[in-house]
Amino acid sequence: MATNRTFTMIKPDAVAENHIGGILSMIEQGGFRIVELQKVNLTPERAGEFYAVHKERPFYNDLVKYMSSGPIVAAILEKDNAVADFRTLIGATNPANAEEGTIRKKYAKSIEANAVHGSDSDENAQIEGEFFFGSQI
Ligand code: FUP
Repeated sequence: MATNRTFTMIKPDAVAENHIGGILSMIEQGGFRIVELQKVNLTPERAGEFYAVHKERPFYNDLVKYMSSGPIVAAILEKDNAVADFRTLIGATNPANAEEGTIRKKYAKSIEANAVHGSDSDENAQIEGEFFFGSQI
């Protein structure tokens, strides 16, 4: 399994507020190569499927509604140690805890509208990449 690729989404608020370029720029400046890139709308069904692991969590319904509220940008990224390095680059889930210099510190508005997604394991990077791009990761 690839350990040099990860998967990301730029979430609806960040897309709506014209931060695609700013975020992709931070990603490239961070040493990642953009392998695949796609702007797409998620239906509530597709968003629900993507976040199925959180189905029992209290925030699930709101999360699905938010993630299907407007277009997102999905991408596959390449770099040595991609998953861990990208989690460092994006910062903590809750932007209140995100470190200076991270994407979420700069662009996230709340724990829900937190600007970007980053896979949390090589296994999930593969699953999530395939969800959008087929078996290319
Ligand atoms: P992360 O891996 O940092 O994206 O965070 P999680 O997998 O824990 O959560 C996935 C998404 O659920 C987050 F990006 C935002 C949302 N979420 C909430 O809306 N409320 C919470 O309390 C936790 C997560």
